[in-house]
Amino acid sequence: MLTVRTSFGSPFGRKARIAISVLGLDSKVSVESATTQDPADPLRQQNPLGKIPVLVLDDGSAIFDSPVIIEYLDHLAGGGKIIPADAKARFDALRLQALADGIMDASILIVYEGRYRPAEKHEQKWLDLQAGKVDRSLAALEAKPPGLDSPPNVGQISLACALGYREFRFPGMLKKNCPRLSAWLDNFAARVPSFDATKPPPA
Ligand SMILES: N[C@@H](CCC(=O)N[C@@H](CS)C(=O)NCC(=O)O)C(=O)O
Repeated sequence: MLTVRTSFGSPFGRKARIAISVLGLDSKVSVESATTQDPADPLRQQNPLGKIPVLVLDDGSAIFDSPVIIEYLDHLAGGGKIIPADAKARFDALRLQALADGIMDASILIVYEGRYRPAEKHEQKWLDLQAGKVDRSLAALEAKPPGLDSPPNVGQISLACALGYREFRFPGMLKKNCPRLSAWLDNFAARVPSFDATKPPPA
């Protein structure tokens, strides 16, 4: 049995958990809790970066990060399922994944500034730099929301997780600023039941 180790609030872990479900791998891959802040958690041996998610294989070795885990899961499911084989569709999906992952990275850095530095030491220039990445990316996506394949491709899964994380950490802003993306996310949730099933626990 393979194991994905993640926290249940991690948007990157959510990508892997949705991928497991849409690829029909629930009986082959279990999900286990991991804690990034606990030095006693084996996470830092499994991934020297100390980041989640990791995918622990039967021989004890581990695969990271989320794009590589999803590549492994897609391969396990036969290949070409959520990472399209056709070159144009493939690079569109991978590009969307990169953009969505970037939205999550910048959003997480904003959250970490609040978590790890006292309020009087918050660096506004740094926060603005990260917020600019998120705003530009969401504006570009809002101008031309992507399609939604069945099953969803890796880019669409990543975007759903990025938008879900924005909703989780910055409630109400998506609907207000990006109505088309908000509708896109509602459609994703309606068509991909594992999205709601992997909702982060209350903050
Ligand atoms: N590029 C990584 C990003 C993973 C990531 O940033 N995970 C966060 C939690 S959502 C984490 O482990 N943070 C702890 C840390 O940075 O030390 C991926 O795609 O898996």
